[in-house]
Amino acid sequence: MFSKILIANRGEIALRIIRSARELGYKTVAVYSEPDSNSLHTMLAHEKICIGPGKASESYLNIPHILSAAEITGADAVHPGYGFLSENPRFPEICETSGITFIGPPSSLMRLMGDKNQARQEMKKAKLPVIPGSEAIVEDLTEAKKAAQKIGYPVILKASAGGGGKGMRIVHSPVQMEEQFSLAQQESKAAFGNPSLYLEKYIQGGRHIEIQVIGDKHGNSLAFGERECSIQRKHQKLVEESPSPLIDERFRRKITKAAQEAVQHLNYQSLGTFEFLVDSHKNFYFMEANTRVQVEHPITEMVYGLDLIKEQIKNAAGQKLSFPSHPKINGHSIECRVNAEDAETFAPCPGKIEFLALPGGEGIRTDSAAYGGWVIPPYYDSLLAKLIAWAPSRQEAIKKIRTALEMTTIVGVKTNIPLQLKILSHSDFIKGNYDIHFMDKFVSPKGSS
Ligand code: MV4
Repeated sequence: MFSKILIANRGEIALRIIRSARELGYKTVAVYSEPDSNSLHTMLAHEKICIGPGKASESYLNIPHILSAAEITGADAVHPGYGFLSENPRFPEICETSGITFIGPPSSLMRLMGDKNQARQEMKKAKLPVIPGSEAIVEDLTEAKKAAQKIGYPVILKASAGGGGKGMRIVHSPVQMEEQFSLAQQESKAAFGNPSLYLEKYIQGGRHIEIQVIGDKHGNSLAFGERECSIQRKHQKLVEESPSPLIDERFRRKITKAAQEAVQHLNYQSLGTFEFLVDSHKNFYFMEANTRVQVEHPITEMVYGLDLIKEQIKNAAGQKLSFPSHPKINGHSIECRVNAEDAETFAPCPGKIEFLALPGGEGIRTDSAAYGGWVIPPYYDSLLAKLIAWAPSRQEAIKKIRTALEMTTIVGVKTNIPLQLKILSHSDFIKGNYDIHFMDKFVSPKGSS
């Protein structure tokens, strides 16, 4: 049992966690870096404590600083949010030795799923469909060429310590493999401290579909319906929706059953997300599992009418799952990520927000830590607000989210709202006819602007 939760994060997710923790009656502690001293999460938690300078490695990524903050404030649980320390298995390990409850899965599961090759091999054991690929790490060029020959080009080289698209390379021929392999190894070593690569058949024109799961400490688990996350640019999701416009009830049952079996196989605990690639013939393949709460979790909350963060906290406190085994999906939800960024270059656009008015009303939710007068520090991601709409049908949800975007007023920093409106007005989006290459349509050809 615990009574005071330290939130080892910032921004909208820190507020999101504070809200659920408060609703459950917990005291909350905000930690913050120096440039975040005027950030909203520091004002809305019961207590706040500074953990270092702006650089994440010296504050939000610094385990000793965060655990000192927990000790000073008497916090007996830690919620990591997403990003930062949320998928570092050292964090729950060290929390454990300090007698602090980590609100997330056991470190062993985080370590297993963090190794993307191992996760893939484990999911094969659980009989999940995986993309044809190497049986293990490919150690050198000879092995890579041999494996690629067997699978057939094009193939994709993936960093086992990577994930989320980091350290991936598409390879079309043996010559390209000769050019790319050791570069990819070096890059992976530099980025993740581990050169290990594995190989898969490259699937063109797929869709990114993910399944929210939850497991308790008593062996009960549940898989919810999907989130469609194909609209992304450079592996940053922009628009997510649930249900997917391309998935029918029969397919939903199949893919959630697969995720459910994976969860049972792993004895998975806490919240998690299983990512699948769905090809144009509606074959689905496991890609990776994320052992944290996702940015886009609200769309699942909207269509299932629940609070995933509350469930995650109750779960860490040892409570049993209290859901029907087949939760019923209701209506349609769309999330748009409003980023402070330059429309042309996509570069983050930090600075002072002179004025801010976020939309609201029936069926609209805004998750944001931004306010008028706040100065966005340059150290962190550019997410300003998540606009989330719910309506009985997809068509109505599109209308609602478009209206919400049009009624969002942000002065002082540039945002991607114009881009979001273009996406939502695109005929292929409206038809629900899109894949992971959809955003390629929005790159202006060189020279034009
Ligand atoms: C793939 C793939 C196609 N074939 N693997 C990207 C994130 C990470 N979870 C894995 N990802 C992908 N893995 C195989 N074998 C396509 C993606 C992918 C992607 C690739 C290029 C550009 C955008 C993409 C968006 C989502 C997924």
